[in-house]
Amino acid sequence: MKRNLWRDFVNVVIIWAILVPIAQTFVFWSIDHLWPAVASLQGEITKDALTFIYHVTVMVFVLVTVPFVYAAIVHRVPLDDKQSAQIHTHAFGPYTLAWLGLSIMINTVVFVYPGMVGLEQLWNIAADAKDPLVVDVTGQQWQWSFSYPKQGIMNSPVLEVPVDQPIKFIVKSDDVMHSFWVPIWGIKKALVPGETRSIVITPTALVDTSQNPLARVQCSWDCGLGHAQMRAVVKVVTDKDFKAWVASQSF
Ligand SMILES: [Cu+2]
Repeated sequence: MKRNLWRDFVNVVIIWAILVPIAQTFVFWSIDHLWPAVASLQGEITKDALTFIYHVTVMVFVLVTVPFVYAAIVHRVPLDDKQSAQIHTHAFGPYTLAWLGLSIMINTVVFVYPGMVGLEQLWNIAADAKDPLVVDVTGQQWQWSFSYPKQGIMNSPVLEVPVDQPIKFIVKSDDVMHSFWVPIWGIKKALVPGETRSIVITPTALVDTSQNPLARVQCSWDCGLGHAQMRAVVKVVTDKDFKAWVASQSF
């Protein structure tokens, strides 16, 4: 039986074009209602990146599922079909070409944005941060400690920082790999044994662990038995409260 694959191709494209706006409506809704809050400048950049990739992914998801479902319904073999199964070795050129072209295009676009553009934004914020508050973060199985060299605070179990200021976290591991992650800040940095690495984060909201569990330090690199419990309390406070806390910490 000779099938008109061009007609199928056009039908699939039309169904895709109808379903994509519906799917994107759900994407917008889910970002507004299901995604956790973000409370840092850098987290806004990673959120923009994820939002963009989410939109693209859903378009591809619809593109993959529509031909499957379409073929299963439209080209269903009749129940009384006596013919033995046939092997189709020829691809339909236009579909293959469209698929290849689209893949190259999507990869190129995502490489540039959010890839290069987003990284540049993060690097620029870090480079523009003149004289940031420095916090030394040490991870070890299975706890965190925070030191503020300029303020003379050593090994605090609590991470207290002022809002709306860039903070340079210098992260180190005493044993295995860990990852410094405050979920609500939307960005993280791996701790590699023997390496000193840093990340600049600018908190944008007054949050603390007792009100919002997403505002906590959580190890995000599987580091052994106590990994899930490797947490620390975070308090983002006003500049005034931060100075008061610093004063109360130094004896
Ligand atoms: Cu861990």
